[in-house]
Amino acid sequence: MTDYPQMNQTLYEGRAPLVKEMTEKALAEGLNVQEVLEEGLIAGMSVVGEDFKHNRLYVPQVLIAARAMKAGMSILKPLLLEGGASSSSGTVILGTVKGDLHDIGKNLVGMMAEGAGFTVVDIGVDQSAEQFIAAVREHNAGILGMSALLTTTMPYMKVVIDALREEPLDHVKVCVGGAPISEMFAEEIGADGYGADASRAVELFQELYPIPV
Ligand code: B1M
Repeated sequence: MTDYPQMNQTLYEGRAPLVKEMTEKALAEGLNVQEVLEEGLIAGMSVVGEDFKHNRLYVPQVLIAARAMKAGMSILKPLLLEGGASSSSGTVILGTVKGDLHDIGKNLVGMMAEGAGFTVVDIGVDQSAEQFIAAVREHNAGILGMSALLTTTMPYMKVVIDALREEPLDHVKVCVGGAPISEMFAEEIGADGYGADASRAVELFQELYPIPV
């Protein structure tokens, strides 16, 4: 039987093959995919975050834990994508802002948005305003989603929004998220919405998308 605290500990230790195996086992036992994600993977990563903050873990260990998290997510991905609409609900450009290399949360948002039927163009990490805008134009996207995990990179979201608003791209809705982001910050920088987690982000995309589906 799946033991979530043990799964969290295995992720913490960065044992990617074992985390993958435990994720498969949890699903084989019929556990809910969302529960496995939150209780098995995200909860483990939160402990990593706390210990990183208090210097009990260092960057190499966090990277190894992140790799284990991704191994588990690779098993959940097909299930998170299941049930996606056959026709696209719209195109979302997704990226992590300039100077920021964190991508786990962004990747989750992307998986869930695809599962909800959106076409997701993930432009990756460390993305400049020019790169976000070029992607919006190229893919004729209705939504631009930005992620930031650092207090030093979150102000760059406003740089992107300001640059976007200078273009004739006013119809594009901007959604922001990431651990240091809040509803208030999103409002201050002129974003159209804030997603506290990946599920909320997708609900927001559905609310914001200007084209009725
Ligand atoms: Co970094 N790191 N990190 N790190 N790291 C944090 C963010 C930190 C809070 C750790 C800590 O001190 N407790 C801290 C930031 C402190 C601050 O800014 N005040 C920090 C730091 C300091 C750093 C470095 C500067 C460390 C150093 O080098 N000295 C460095 C910076 C590198 C850079 O980006 N330039 C660094 C590096 C790294 C690693 C590379 C080792 C690794 C990233 C690996 C990767 O992403 N591929 C890493 C990790 C893993 C973390 C923690 C431990 C975990 C982040 C994570 O993946 N969480 C993190 C601590 C923490 O957040 N508690 C930390 C799991 C993920 C599912 O959650 O990303 O929050 P999250 O996403 C959520 C929501 O936020 C939301 O939905 C997701 C799912 O629910 N969401 C959105 C995210 N994006 C969204 C977009 C949306 C909507 C919702 O709309 C578009």
